[in-house]
Amino acid sequence: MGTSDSPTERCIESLLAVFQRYAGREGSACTLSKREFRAFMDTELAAFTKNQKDPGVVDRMMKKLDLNSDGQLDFQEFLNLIGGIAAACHDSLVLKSPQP
Ligand SMILES: [Ca+2]
Repeated sequence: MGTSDSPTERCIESLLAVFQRYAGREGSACTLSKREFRAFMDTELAAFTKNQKDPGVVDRMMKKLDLNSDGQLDFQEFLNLIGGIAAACHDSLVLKSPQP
């Protein structure tokens, strides 16, 4: 993918870059550890984590996303989070838009 990327291609590149930036901090550079996931959530989705009164919410999200229970989030598992958030945003847009 190059300089004439479509918006969709740029979006995929951004997701890859973000994942790699956090996954590369410690341990395996292909997966997010719990600490890396927390750093990602606190930085990239701060609006979400700040509104949570429950301090265990990020841990529970990690557990739910870690489908193979290896204590790490690979890119596929990470995408499930992004997909879930995107679907929730889509739902709220659809609900907010005026009905015909
Ligand atoms: Ca995993």
